[in-house]
Amino acid sequence: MRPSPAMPPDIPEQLLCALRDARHVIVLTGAGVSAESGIPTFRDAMAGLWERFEAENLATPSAFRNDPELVWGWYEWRRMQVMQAEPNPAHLAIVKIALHVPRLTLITQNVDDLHERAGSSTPIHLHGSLFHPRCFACARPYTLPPGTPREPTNGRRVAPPKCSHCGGRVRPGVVWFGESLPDHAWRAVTKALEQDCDVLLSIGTSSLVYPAASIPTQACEHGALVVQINPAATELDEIASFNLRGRAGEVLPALVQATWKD
Ligand code: BV8
Ligand code: ZN
Repeated sequence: MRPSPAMPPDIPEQLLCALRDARHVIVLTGAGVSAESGIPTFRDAMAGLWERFEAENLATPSAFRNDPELVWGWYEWRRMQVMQAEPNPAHLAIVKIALHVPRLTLITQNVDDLHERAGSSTPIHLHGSLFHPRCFACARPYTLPPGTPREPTNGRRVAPPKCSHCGGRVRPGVVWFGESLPDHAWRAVTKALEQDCDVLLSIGTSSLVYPAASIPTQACEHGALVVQINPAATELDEIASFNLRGRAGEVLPALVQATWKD
């Protein structure tokens, strides 16, 4: 084992060695990794018109059927926030980790594009994306107009566009509760888990949503060292070998610095 450079506080030597020797690292991110870009996390208090709703109740097909303008307005507001935001040091540190390990698989529950804009090439989007809407009726992809959506005004309701092919309503390209995850995404996750994952970093997720929340447990069963980065305790605390309590934008750069002096 190589001698360890002076370590920043509370990053265990065993973890530094595991990362330095890792052949394959899986990174699983949730809304917390975008928090320091100013994007409210999924379970943050909802703002404005949506404050009387729980995100889980709006992120469903029935909510869209019942009130398409309320739901489309919520997603356009979130897309506006993402387009006005920048990747933060957490996103950038994940790009650096990929440069230091032979293989990194990035899996995200987020529907923003901040990993891509930070330089991560192929994140696996388990829950879809704000940037690839499609027709709710015929599923044809819909091309969003250029530019950033304006702050929704009239009560934050926005009428969803209509599909040019069938006239159906366009819906956000995300996976709602009760909908299956994209086959290709889940297949990629399963393949990554079966290919010698040495370390899994779970970053900024409450670990409440399945099947995404089962990934660290599966990695652990395949022999991976599970590390959690989160300022708060979550369901994952029991499984994780290391719980680095802190914000991703601070802990991840410190981890990269301590492990690879980068
Ligand atoms: C499905 C897109 C099959 C929309 C989202 C068991 C197996 C299978 C399904 C289920 C199951 N049990 C229950 C279910 C049903 C359901 C489910 O999991 N429900 C939960 C509520 C119990 N799952 C599904 O419906 C899934 N579908 O399984 O298909 C099927 C088909 C038909 C019928 C049945 C089953 C689909 C789930 C996908 C839902 N869509 N998003 C949108 O974004 O609007 S999920 C949503 O939650 C977001 O994508 C988000 O990413 C995800 C997880 O939330 P987090 O990312 O963790 O965000 P959160 O706010 O919760 O936490 C933020 C964390 O960050 C906190 O811990 C905080 O402390 C931390 N933090 C804050 N600041 C920082 C930080 N960390 C680091 N640094 C900081 N600075
Ligand atoms: Zn259509």
